[in-house]
Amino acid sequence: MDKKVKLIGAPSCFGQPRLGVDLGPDAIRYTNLVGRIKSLNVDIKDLGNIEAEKINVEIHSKEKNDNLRNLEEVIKFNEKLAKQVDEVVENGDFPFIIGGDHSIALGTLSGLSKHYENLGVIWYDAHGDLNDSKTSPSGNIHGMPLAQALGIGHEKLVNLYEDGVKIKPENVVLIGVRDLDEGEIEYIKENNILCFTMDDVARLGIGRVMEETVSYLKDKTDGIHLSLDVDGLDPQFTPGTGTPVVNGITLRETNQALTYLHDQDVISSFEIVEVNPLLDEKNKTAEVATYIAEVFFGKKYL
Ligand code: 4U7
Ligand code: MN
Ligand code: MN
Ligand code: MN
Repeated sequence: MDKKVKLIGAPSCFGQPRLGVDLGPDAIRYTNLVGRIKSLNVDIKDLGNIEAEKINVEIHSKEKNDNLRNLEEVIKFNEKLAKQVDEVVENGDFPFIIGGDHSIALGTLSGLSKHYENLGVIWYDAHGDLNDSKTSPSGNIHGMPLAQALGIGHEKLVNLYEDGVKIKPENVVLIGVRDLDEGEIEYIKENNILCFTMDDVARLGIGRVMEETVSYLKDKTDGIHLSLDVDGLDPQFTPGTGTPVVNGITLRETNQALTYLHDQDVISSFEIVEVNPLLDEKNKTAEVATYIAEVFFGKKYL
């Protein structure tokens, strides 16, 4: 990594009903994330956490307007995150964001999009996160950020930070998908989104999936954002997360995938989301998140 890395904590839990995912950034820091990345000879500086609205424990998991839970809090939080990400890129540095629920990806992508005509996005996740308030079975905005970045959904979310569409469907790749809602399946098919389901990962192997992903995105994009939801991995490795799904990607496969991305040197921003220490076993999921980050930033066996 030639660039300076700027670590941004994004302690949002507003995109879903379970408390504790807002503690994810600090749970990850407690594994000595910064020290461990520094020892890989990466210049990393922790910018601290984005300030979040006060959580009202009594209404947090109840409030829902037009099937959009905590909409105003999600908007306020993401506006701040977008600004921070924008400034980091403006400064020529590499943004590394730790969440927080996956609704923060809308803030990240909104801050990034200003700097890229054709931003590529690798979405490493059990889910598509392609719902809007009409297709969502839950009203949880962490299941929607990719749709809003693509221009679908509530206008306040679609036009967050800057008006208009942030990314294009032909620049998106989904990896590890195994739990899609009806509306998401329709959207993927209609827009020809490149999607490596868990069956594809099993059939092709993660090595080929990553090669095809990079060769698909490399020439047509001017940057690639890696958005890694820890539920993309199998819950045996990342139990501390709000929406675990069985039959996931292994830690070994993830190691291989991120080693490949490191070696190819194609990723221009990175986020790890959905670590919830209150659902975890002795901070195991935060530990795995830090390990994944070490591999991404160049940790090698030899
Ligand atoms: B995550 C779900 F219905 N699709 O919309 C929804 F299955 O960021 C889950 O990937 C969304 O963890 C999961 O609520 C969001 C559900
Ligand atoms: Mn997910
Ligand atoms: Mn997700
Ligand atoms: Mn290296």
